Amino acid sequence: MGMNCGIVGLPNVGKSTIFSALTSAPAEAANYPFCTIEPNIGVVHVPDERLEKIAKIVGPEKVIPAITEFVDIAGLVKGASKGEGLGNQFLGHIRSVGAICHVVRCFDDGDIIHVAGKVDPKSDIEVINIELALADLETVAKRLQGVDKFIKSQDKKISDKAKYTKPILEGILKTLESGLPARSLPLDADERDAISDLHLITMKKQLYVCNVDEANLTKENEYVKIVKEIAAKEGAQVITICGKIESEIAALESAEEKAEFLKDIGIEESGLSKMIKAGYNMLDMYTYFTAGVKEVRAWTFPKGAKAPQAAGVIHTDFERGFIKAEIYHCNDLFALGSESKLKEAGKLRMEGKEYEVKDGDVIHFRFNV
Ligand SMILES: Nc1nc2c(ncn2[C@@H]2O[C@H](COP(=O)(O)OP(=O)(O)O)[C@@H](O)[C@H]2O)c(=O)[nH]1
Ligand SMILES: [Mg+2]
Repeated sequence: MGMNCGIVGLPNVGKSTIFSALTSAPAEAANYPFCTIEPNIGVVHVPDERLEKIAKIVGPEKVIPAITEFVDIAGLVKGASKGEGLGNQFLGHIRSVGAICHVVRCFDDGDIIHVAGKVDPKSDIEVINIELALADLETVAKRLQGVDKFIKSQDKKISDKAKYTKPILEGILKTLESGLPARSLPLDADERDAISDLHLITMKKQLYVCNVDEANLTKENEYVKIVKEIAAKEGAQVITICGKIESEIAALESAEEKAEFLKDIGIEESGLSKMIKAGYNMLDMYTYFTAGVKEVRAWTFPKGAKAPQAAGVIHTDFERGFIKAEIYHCNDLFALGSESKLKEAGKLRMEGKEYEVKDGDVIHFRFNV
């Protein structure tokens, strides 16, 4: 699944405004040669306090954060799953992302037309979620149609798989028909795995992004309350952001100016920073660090990865030629204050091929190719 978050929502809710602000300081493409950047795809740095703290102690020439991608997905309107608006081509884009940021209009502005005539977060959310559920419903129904044929297959492997999958599909169908997203059906890892090739949209984690106006950034408005109620029922996260202010902050040159601006308007962290972190967290990935005098850098790896696989994130040679890893945890570094103290305290360990890398590990890989 994609290491990215798709931004969805009705037209005119502020998706592109937020997307442009997010990508106004795009991650240096030079550091990430694997990224192809299209107009609606942005690669952004993931803010991480731990990285800054490590850098402060190690004092490297360069600090390189982890990255994540956001995709501005336009065209979702009522009837989209049946071909309204841009049709359902963009549903393909949504299927390919790892998680969803659902932007909800929570600001009043008479000059900006709302597609349904008035600002109504509950109904807006329903319209979008219904389209997504309908798309999934079609996918699941199609798969179910074919499943009996596979059950009768002479090939035992095929027929066993179909027998195993059928009740899962039926469960999802029922869930969707009752108006709930597929993710609300409790499935274990094997069951999820059996249907992962369907790329169900409502199986993906969703974050609600309330786009509020300037005045409501520090206090909660009625619209935001409504979104929070809906999200609580779904077990989804909510963040509040002001697209307009974010574009103003994004236009400022230096980090100092940005910090000053945030202080002036009375918020600690920009909405974008919250959104990037929340989006990144939905992708179920962890971060490890490499720390040397040349650079301190954050790397993203899949939860549960063993040391060689995590090394492979840096370079395939690191995985192929993996010998061992020198590891300490960043919290030990923060507690002890320096790498030499860390060694004295015996917190620097050697780990082998079977070591499961933890979030926040600082690693030096030894390899041989
Ligand atoms: N007042 C106000 N207007 C906004 C805000 N965010 C976006 N807009 C305006 O709403 C309009 C639609 O925004 P856009 O980002 O293009 O929406 P999209 O269709 O969801 O991509 C634009 O004129 C934006 O300037 C906001 O936080 N406050
Ligand atoms: Mg747009």
